[in-house]
Amino acid sequence: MIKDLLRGQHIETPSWAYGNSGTRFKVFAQPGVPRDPYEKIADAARVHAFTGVAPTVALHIPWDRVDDYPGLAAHAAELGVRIGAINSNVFQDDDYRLGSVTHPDPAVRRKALGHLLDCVDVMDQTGSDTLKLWFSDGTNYPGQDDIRARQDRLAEALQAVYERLGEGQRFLLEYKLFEPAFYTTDVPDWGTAYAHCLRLGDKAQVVVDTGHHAPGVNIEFIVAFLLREGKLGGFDFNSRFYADDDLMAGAADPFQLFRIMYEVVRGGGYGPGVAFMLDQCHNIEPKIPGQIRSVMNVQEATAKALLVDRDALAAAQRAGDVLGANAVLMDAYNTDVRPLLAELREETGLDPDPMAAYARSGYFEKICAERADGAQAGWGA
Ligand code: RM4
Ligand code: MN
Repeated sequence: MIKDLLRGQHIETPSWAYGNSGTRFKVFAQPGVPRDPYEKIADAARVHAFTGVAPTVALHIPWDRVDDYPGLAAHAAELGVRIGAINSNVFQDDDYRLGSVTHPDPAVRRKALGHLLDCVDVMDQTGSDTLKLWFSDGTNYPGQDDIRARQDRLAEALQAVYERLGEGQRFLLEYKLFEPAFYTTDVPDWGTAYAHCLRLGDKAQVVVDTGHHAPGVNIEFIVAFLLREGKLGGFDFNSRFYADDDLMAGAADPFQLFRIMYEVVRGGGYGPGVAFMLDQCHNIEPKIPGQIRSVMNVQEATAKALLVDRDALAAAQRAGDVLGANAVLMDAYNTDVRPLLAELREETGLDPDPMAAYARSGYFEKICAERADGAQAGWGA
């Protein structure tokens, strides 16, 4: 049964993970990097080909702007993948220096809202059912703007986007503690995101980016709470040591990823309603293997979460057996699930070792040769 559940897992990779990225100090270009969204999707399709559980790829607009979105979706389908969430980007235009949808100037707010609505058009044209909203809006200095008025402006924009959503479409509101704003952030935490989504209705849900919390925050509690309220729309998985590091999921703290996945499983979130997306950048490591590794890390955490003996755990909890309950959880976490996942891949006709299979495939050498000319895609920072 666990194998069936794992076979059906769906982890979405982000188009931007395949492009060049870096820190505010330096973007290191890598060989073979895609030059356009078509090539990014081709790389995402390789991740799916070797893992079997990454059938969709998220787009970021305007980084992935094309003239023909139905054509882009058809290109994805030809390669065996689909378009996943559409990510809006209202943080890279000079007009957004003081904010986007919360900007004090109504003209800038209108422009930002226009972009969000355009993203819904992209959803219509690509068959995507999810819009992901992240706002860099905030202030740097006390007194800079009216904190409360900015919430009103945010609510107004969210309402307009909500009303534009079609049948079967939803938006996920993402929160982030700080950065680029350092004093106030307009959607800094899950509570703010939750309150806005709650007012709007079922088509508005919260997305938890695992890198967007203060150190020490108990993310699995947030997950349990949001799931219980039907407001957990998905994850942006990545890992962090300090701030929003966007490192490979499960790299910094695999135990935390397991605890999160356990609450997902426990709360009935392991299914189509909750999107398991990666939001990462591979600044120094090769990108496609970085994604494969991350997908495998999420798979391993999920397998361990599914292995938890929930009856034994509930019995220990009822009996107030603190050590016993903790041991049930730790037993699952300490189980080596790699043989199980290797077996599962073999049963589905995949190579048991996706990393090695990718390395042997010659794809990297091929893209390095094919993509030697032209401008590489990057996050445009
Ligand atoms: C933000 C946030 C968004 C992502 C951008 C690139 O910090 O995590 O999800 O789209 O970065
Ligand atoms: Mn994110």
